[in-house]
Amino acid sequence: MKSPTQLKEIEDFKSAYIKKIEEVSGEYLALSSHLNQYQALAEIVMEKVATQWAKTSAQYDTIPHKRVYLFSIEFLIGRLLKSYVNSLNWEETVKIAMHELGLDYQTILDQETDPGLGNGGLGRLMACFLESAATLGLPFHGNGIHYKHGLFEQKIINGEQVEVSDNWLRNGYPFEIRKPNESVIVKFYGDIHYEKVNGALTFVYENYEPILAVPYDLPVKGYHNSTVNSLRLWSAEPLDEFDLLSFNKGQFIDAVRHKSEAEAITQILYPNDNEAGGKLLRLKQEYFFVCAGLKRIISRFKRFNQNCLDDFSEKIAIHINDTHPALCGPEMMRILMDDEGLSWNDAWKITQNSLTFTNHTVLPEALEKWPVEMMKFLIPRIYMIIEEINRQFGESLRLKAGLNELQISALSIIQDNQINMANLAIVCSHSVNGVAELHSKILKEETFNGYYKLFPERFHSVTNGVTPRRFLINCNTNLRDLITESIGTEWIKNLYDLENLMRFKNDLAFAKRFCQIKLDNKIRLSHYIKQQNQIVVNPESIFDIQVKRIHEYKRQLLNALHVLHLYNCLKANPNQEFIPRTFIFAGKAAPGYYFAKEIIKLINAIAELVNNDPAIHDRIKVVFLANFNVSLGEIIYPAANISEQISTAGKEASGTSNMKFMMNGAITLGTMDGANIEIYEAVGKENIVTFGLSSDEVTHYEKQGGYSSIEVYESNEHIQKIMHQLIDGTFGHLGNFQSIYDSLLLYNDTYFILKDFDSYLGAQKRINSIFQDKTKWFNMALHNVAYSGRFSSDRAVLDYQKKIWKTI
Ligand code: 26V
Repeated sequence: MKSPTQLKEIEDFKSAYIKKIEEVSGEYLALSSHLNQYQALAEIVMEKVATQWAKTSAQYDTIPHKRVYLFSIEFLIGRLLKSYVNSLNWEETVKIAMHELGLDYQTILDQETDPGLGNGGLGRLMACFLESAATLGLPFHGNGIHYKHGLFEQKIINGEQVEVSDNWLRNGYPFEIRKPNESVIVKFYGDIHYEKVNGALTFVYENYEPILAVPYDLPVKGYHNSTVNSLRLWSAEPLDEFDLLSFNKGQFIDAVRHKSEAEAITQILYPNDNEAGGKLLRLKQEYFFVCAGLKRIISRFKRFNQNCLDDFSEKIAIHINDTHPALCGPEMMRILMDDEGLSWNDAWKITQNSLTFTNHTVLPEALEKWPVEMMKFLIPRIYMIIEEINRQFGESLRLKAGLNELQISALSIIQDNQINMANLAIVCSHSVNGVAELHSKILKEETFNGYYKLFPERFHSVTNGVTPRRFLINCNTNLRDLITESIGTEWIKNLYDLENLMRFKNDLAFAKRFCQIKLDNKIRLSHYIKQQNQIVVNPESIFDIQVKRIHEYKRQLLNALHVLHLYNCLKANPNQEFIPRTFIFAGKAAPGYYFAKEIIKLINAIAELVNNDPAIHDRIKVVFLANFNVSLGEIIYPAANISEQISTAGKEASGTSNMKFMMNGAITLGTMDGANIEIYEAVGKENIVTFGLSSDEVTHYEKQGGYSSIEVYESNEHIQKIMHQLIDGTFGHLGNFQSIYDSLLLYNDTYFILKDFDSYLGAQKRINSIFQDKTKWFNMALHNVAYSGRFSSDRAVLDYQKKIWKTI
């Protein structure tokens, strides 16, 4: 029974909606398109959110809390409409109203584009942090780039990845507010020199190219509270002709060229291709959003603090998310000295006390380095400051720490004529952290060991987390309802409360519902697979899922080779007892990463072979879902039985899909890597399946130049068979996989795939035997949900507040 207030709310909503449809489309509801229906709903929701937004920012101005600004080149926010509706506690009202108006709510939600403003885990983590901070009511804002085109859209054509440009803004975007009056000018190129003016040496920067940075603000709404924070994304625009003339003193002819060059800066998000660094436009992006963001933060701070910057670092924390915003250090020095007139020493104190830095990878090819010449040319003043920071740092190592020249050069920000951005970030910050225990340990003992020895107190660890609102509550509503009926609602804001679910471990009725929900989610995914890939899968089979960026270290290849091996076994022994499995893959390969694209091709070739072989009797199905993004993840995570987390130990900094799967009751099949280790600790060894070399073992082999993959090959006939199949025409026109064969046998298998193969096989066999015992399987799945509390991004954000930013 609905209360009179509820009924009134629904009626009010319906009339507002009918009116809004007319406003956005000029049509009556009956004639409106799905897109118009979405736009109308989005506008109504945005109006409601905006009211709370204005209130929150007014409150922040009066309450003196330390503010955190998160600088990140990626924010992978995903679709927002459903999030806003649910966090406004409007879900029921909107659903009923839509239904009564004869509209399909899901179809309306599906009109929203998915902003792909990130590559993967790093960008998504930032979106989770923003959501958690707003839900915790903390003053915490994001600062990034308003890319016109996010990460490319992936199509699979003839089994291969084809990239199509993303256009998330094609229908306009209802959740952002452009704020031209808060624009700032960012300067590139130009000449620098000192001039004597009235006897004093004065610094002159001229002939630079001014670019206008225009902010777009997106509201970040807390769940069931009234906090709305901001995500500020900067867009590059040319100065208008009038301004340009005043800047360039008549160089009007360049205006047109200037327009497209200016806009190019925020045109596209770079995929994680080959090597980090080297591309001028990318360096431009990095400086662009750092400069614009810091200028606004500092000028706002002055406005509310009587023009005084003295206690800036007590009231503001600026977080450098990976090295992409590492120019925050020198840029802050520049603003404080050149624009605000502070001395070097005063500027340095404020800068270092404000900045904190998180590293997200130890892969050497992913650590950013920029050629000195490029930096000098593009941002000459910043380069000067970097040189001086480095000189003073070297000096302090020589005089205070007593290091010799060799030791100093190993820690230098400038090495081999390149700027090492991680070193820059460490030197300019007072805190450095890794994103899982093992990763932080590797940072201290290996990657940044020299710095750790000098400044042990600067090093911290904060394990990643994910928001349970997006990755459980809003995407697995049946499980959400079962949990809430069982243990109340407290868990939504304190995920540790899920431990109370263990009370139901022997409750048959609960177990039945829990398993039915998983099955229903698998059926939902099966429909999607049928519709997208025209493959019929069996929802009763084990759904074994690996979804993440395609990279050698993540070892999708190990998974694929195991499928090929199972196929061989079934072919050799067709009547064997076999528990049906559906192997599901999804993920994008960087466009320039040839080998990753070959892996996609191989998975699709195996799918073609296995799915169409009548001898298999549908007992194995292989599916590669195209265009993995946040929205697709929201359908996939709730449907998994097995969460494949099989990176080479020591290579995956944390991983976050492992946490999303776990929350939805999947069992992790993983190596002892990244946050898998902490999942192991949380659920206990009975409730996870692990295999493979440890990170110490991997390092041990690496120090000896690797292991011998040929030896493993020669001693294992299953491996011999699958290796031959890669090159003997097994896949016919679907491809010959010589490069994969070579990398494993000729180039010694850098990621230990063959070395871990047997151990992986054993783990997969253990899974089969556990799966047959339904009670045991339920128990394991329940443990995973119940002990996922520590993997909430609420916990992660609170850890940062306590350990890193010292805001609470
Ligand atoms: C960047 C690049 C750049 C070019 C060469 C190849 C390459 C490979 C990887 C990357 C990613 C670097 C940063 C990153 O996304 N790290 C991810 O951060 C997540 C959030 O902390 C974490 O869960 C993942 O384990 C980590 O890979």
